[in-house]
Amino acid sequence: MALTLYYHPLASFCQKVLIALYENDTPFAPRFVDLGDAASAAELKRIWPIGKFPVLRDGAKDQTIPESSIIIEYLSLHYPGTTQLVPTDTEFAWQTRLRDRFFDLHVHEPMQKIVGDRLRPPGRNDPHGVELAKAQLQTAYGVIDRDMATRTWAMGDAFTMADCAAAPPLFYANKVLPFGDTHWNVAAYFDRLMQRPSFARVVKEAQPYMHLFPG
Ligand SMILES: N[C@@H](CCC(=O)N[C@@H](CS)C(=O)NCC(=O)O)C(=O)O
Repeated sequence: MALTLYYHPLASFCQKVLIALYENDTPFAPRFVDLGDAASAAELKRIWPIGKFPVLRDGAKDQTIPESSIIIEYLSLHYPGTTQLVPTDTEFAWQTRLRDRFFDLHVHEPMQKIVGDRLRPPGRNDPHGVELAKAQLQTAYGVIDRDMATRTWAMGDAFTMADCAAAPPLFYANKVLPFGDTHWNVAAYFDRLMQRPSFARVVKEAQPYMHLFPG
């Protein structure tokens, strides 16, 4: 099999890429990474010294691709399917990339900050950073709520990379800073994401590890 994905089912950036792969039934060999296991972490660092995942390895083209958005771009270019995750229309494409960046930078990162703080050793917490991250998330919820008042998916009618970017961080952000009572359009969008078969599969596959989620 040409493609190997280094990932963990609970890791939100890995889930973003899994959605893309499942959307198009793209065949790949799953390579489970346990960062708590020295040998597994070392194996990841051998192909990507930065040690973050997901990482895609394409044996057929002898390419190693880190970074979730770049992996989805790569899949769209070399292994396209029926769901066109990165539009070919250049106007639509830059807007998709903008929304992908929005979800990574303004939802995913603050969510990771809040969750990561819960995993810190006692006495090493950063309450001020967490407070700022929560304020960032609230602002982002407001932007999404306004956008999703008139849309089915992040880009309108078509499911794209922007929705792959949105689903996992919204899933975890809703646990640490719920949006259901305050941002109804975000909640309705999130319900649609949860029902999308690709993301429903990702959530199901993460369930056995959900006890590891702090809080
Ligand atoms: N910008 C990267 C972020 C990847 C990332 O933060 N991955 C997390 C898992 S969701 C990770 O590797 N965490 C382990 C670490 O930071 O050591 C992407 O889009 O793939």
